[in-house]
Amino acid sequence: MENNQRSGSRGALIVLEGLDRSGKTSQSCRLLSYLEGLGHPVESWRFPDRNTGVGQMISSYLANKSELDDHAIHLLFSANRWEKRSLMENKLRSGTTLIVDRYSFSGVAFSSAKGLDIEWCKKAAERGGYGGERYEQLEFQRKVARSYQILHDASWKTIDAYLPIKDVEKQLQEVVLDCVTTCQKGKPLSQLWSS
Ligand code: DGP
Repeated sequence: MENNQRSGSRGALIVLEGLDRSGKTSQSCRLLSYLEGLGHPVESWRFPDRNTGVGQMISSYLANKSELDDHAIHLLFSANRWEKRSLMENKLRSGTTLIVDRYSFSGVAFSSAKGLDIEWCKKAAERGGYGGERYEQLEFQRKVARSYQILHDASWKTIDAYLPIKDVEKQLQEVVLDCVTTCQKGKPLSQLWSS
């Protein structure tokens, strides 16, 4: 473990945001030289990072060589940042300061300027959640529950998941132990939906 990790010292995350051609890239270079001159461990990054696979898709979109839905491109920009997230964290923890030319604020600012909901832009990507997975919708879950009822047969043991977690755990242990014992006693294997 490096010394600074032990002491809690870390690098700074410096993000430069602003309109296109407002001089962020030039300023990033200058800042880099300045901090290097002072002897600080420092790196200059930029987003979008066009070197990755996702970055190339973004680059092609920005160059008007491909078309993408506004939400899809928003998520790609975000994915491009996520691609570098653990490296970013490691660098910062190990004491390297990062000067980043655009980050998540550009992500939300540009997409919301196109008309996407600003809260969606923040939530959909930057917090690392996508508002639940594809199937995690109440109406859809109701349909799944109906399907389970149709599939229910004598081989099922139902446990009420509304019970306190400890009770669910206990019931489950009992049911499973019973099954294990029955199988140990020689209950023959059978095929699912064989009768
Ligand atoms: P740059 O390489 O900094 O010139 O950025 C390219 C363009 O992409 C620029 O017009 C700003 C825009 N941009 C940068 N990041 C994002 C983002 O996360 N989302 C969207 N929608 N646009 C972005």
